[in-house]
Amino acid sequence: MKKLLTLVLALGLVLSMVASASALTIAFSQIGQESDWRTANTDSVTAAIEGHEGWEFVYSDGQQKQENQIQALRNFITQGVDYILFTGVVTSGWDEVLTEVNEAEIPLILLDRIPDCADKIEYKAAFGGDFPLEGRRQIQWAAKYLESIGKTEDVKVAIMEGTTGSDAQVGRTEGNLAALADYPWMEVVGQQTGNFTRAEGQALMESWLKSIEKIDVLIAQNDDMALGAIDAIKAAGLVPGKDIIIVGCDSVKAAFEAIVAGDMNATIECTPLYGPFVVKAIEDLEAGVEYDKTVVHPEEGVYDCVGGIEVEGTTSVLAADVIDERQY
Ligand code: GZL
Repeated sequence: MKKLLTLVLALGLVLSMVASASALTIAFSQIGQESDWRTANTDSVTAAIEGHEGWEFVYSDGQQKQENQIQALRNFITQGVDYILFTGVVTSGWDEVLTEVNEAEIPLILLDRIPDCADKIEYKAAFGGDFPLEGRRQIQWAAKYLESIGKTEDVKVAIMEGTTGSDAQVGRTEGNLAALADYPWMEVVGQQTGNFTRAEGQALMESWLKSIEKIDVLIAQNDDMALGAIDAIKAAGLVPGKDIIIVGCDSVKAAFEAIVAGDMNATIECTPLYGPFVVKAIEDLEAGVEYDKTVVHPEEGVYDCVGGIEVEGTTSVLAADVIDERQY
């Protein structure tokens, strides 16, 4: 009897050690819910962490306000979480709070929009889009498509930027302008933020249609703004996708639907499906595998109304051919 009791106690101790060994609390300071991309990103990370045995997920929606994210990060420190996942609504203003995270010795994983203090802080892994490449691909696709339809003179381009000062807006704008240097027949006639939201994209396009004499191409730095602009273009009695060529970014399902419907011409992919990367990174880190500070970029494509258009590093795929297999 005594031996049996000893065995049961030992087994209980081992089980509790195993359980505590895999029990982790992962906290995520997310920007907000401003776009379909953001929703898909949150869903991917949430499902991956909540689906992992023994892991607890703590989530904070910053509602696109830096002060909310700073408060959330400080709350995570107070809670003593085991890992912090972070993407910042803008690039600057994070030095102090991320230093506090480092001082609390909580492992930090950077996702999506990388803070400008990244070189000055410690983080264990980083994953996100190559925003300058996405911006270059937007312009390259538009130029190649226009060349294919013989429209290469006096082309007026409007650039609808994302949230001002965000890593995605800064990077995509850098890419847009760098690529435009290769196409002197494309002239920028409008460049303003639509803050990555559909409503603000629609309002900006309404304003542009009243104030800008001619727009041939809309470069929208995310699909949600492109979809809002399409609503405004239709309301003005113009034909989106024909009177105004529309190139978005993200490759969300609604963009594929708009391309198939003929209202939009192309979308440059920026995958939000970070869940698998986050889980593997944490499992690796728990097993003692070290990552360096390189920002890991996923392989991404371009989807459009014609297929076969070559841009930097890839060739476009006809949206209609793959819409049914898209995960977001
Ligand atoms: C890109 C991400 C951007 C998306 C927008 O990685 O930061 O923020 O392009 C989202 O849709 O709002």
